Amino acid sequence: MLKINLFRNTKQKITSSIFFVIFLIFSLYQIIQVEKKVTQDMFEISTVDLFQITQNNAAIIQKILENNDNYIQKIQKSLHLQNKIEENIKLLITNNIKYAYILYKDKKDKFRFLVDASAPNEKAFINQKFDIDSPLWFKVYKTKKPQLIKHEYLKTLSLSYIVPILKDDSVELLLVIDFSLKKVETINDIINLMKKGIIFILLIILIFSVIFIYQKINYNKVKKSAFIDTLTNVYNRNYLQENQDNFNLKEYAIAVIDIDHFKNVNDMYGHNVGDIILRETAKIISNTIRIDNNDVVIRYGGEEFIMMIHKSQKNQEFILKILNRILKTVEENQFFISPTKCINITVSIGVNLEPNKAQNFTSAFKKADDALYKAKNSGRNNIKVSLIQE
Ligand code: GH3
Ligand code: MG
Ligand code: MG
Repeated sequence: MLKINLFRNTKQKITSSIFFVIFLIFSLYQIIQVEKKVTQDMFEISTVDLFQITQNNAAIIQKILENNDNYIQKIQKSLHLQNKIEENIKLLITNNIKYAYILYKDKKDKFRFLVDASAPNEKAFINQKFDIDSPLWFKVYKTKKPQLIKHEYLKTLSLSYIVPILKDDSVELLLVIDFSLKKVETINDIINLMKKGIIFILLIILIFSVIFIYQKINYNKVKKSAFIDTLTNVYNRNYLQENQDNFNLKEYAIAVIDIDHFKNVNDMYGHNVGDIILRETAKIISNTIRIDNNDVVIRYGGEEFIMMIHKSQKNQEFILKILNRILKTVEENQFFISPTKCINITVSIGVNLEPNKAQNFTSAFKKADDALYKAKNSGRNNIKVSLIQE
């Protein structure tokens, strides 16, 4: 009961924090996905025509070379052919496509320029070596399909698009265009800002959650100790005051247990012995019930205990059996008041088996207390059940 009351709120708050964090992580993931999608879409829109035109261009070059046995040698030897092909690939050069050229692979698998349509000041010589930065260049020779090589920078995409020119079904030359694409800056800026915002919120929530949980645990520790009776280690009257309205009266039977003639014990053996008896009696009561089963033992005052017995799967007969066991155990127990001397005590018990018939806890408790009074008047060391009517 104590556990449930103290932690219910915390649990709810922790659960909702966890859900909120999951939601934010999910949003972050979505934003990253959107960013990828925007980049991808933008890329496809801006390149679809470009790729087609380059492929057409390669097809034209292939047509020009069609009747030759060795494309490479033929081009190397024929200035006319070089110019013709250069004229052709020059058509690909635009503001965005700075370079368009034809490469071949020499016997040592090194790439070399054959024709270059770049601006005169940047133009490569024929047979000039071309350094590659990715194994994908070789892939074209296997797949015989166009290949795109991307180099991603912060705000631009630098790309090489390679189209193979075939002879007798094997790759002879490569038509290459180099181009760059500006990313859609504003969209990416907004997305980045949102990403940063969410990460910031996540961090703040994380920090606050940790502080909150830490403080709550500390607070609960303090609160719990304020609810425990130091002598007997069962709940004290503060606990009852704090929780009595939270008990669902339908679910509990209320029993009041009072030690008989306890004043005499104190008078005869002293207060310390009285304390020993109190501690041991509380232990007997606690051991008889199962606290983990929502049963609660409270030291209500002096030598008086209240038991809230949870009714789940217990009928009235069973509850009376529990109380009877307490009565008998106390009666038969040897309370050692010194290593050699022990005494016997008894308790009287009043029980209200149907507290839900009362309007509130106080009047339900009073019924049990009235029953206790009757038990005392009937010679003590017995159990009395309160009458049902309100
Ligand atoms: P009855 O059978 O009618 O209940 O008689 P009783 O003597 O048990 O009842 P009474 O109310 O007359 O006396 C209760 C005694 O409990 C009085 C008080 O000295 C003692 N008491 C209360 N709290 C403590 C405590 O913390 N330690 C000790 N040792 N005695 C306590
Ligand atoms: Mg008493
Ligand atoms: Mg009393």
